[in-house]
Amino acid sequence: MAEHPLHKYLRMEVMPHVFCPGCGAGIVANCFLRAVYELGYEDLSKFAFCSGIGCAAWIPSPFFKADSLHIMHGRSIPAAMGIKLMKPELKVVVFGGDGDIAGIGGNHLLHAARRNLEILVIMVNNMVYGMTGGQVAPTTPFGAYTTTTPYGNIEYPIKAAEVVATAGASYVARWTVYHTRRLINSIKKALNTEGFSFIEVVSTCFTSYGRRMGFKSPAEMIVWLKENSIPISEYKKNPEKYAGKIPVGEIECTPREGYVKRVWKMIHELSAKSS
Ligand SMILES: Cc1ncc(C[n+]2csc(CCOP(=O)(O)OP(=O)(O)O)c2C)c(N)n1
Ligand code: SF4
Ligand SMILES: [Mg+2]
Repeated sequence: MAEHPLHKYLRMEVMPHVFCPGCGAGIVANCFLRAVYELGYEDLSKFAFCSGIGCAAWIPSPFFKADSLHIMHGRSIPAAMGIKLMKPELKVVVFGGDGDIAGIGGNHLLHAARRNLEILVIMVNNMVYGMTGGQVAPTTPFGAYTTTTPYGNIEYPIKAAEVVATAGASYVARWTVYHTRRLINSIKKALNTEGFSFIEVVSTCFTSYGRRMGFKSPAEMIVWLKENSIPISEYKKNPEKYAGKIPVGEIECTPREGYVKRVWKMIHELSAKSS
């Protein structure tokens, strides 16, 4: 039997993977590798991956056949910044959950966007802290039932993609795990856009979230994502009418010189002056 075209990017020896059946993290991994494949990369040697702690953080490490750092919860972006500063030639990609990236790591996210740091962050937003059993997260929808909001969430969720765009990122988009083709195209574009790229992928966690919200299966959650998404252009025409819907699409696409380029430019200028 012919080998699957994406197997060459995976450490098959560590399979089976850890994700629950129907977990959106697998779909995100698949879309990322499909994007890499379509861009023509023979392997992942031109990439470095970074992730914190959480289910989504397992996507690159240990499953991608690549150099990766799997570090503390919330601190993947500063670690990625270190890699990018010392190895600017690499494409540095961070994978993480909504808790990891927008919760405990939210401050790093904000400032990486402000600096326009040349990395891609893919935030798998399953709307809860999945790995630890489904506690409320900054991304949990208003009214949702979680282990720590048994009477319904009384907070409003952060619009992470919009915040990152406002903070200064070059490329920002939001999709769901239903929008696989558009997500693949978006990852391809993000990988080739100069500056900080951020893709939020609204995802399914049946185990720690869906069951509590009354869904019968992961597939039912994906249908819900399909039916409750709306193109961002439509959403903007009447946000009140579409309150509670998921605006999907590109939010920002303005390639600009990034932080690491500016750092190295300064180093070269100063060393030329002093020599
Ligand atoms: C500093 C620190 N605080 C808390 C934890 C416990 N912890 C591990 S994973 C996690 C949340 C994971 O949620 P998310 O980042 O959304 O990823 P998911 O599992 O949902 O994909 C937490 C709070 C930890 N490991 N380290
Ligand atoms: S707990 Fe949720 S996020 Fe974690 S692997 Fe299972 S389905 Fe995926
Ligand atoms: Mg999560």
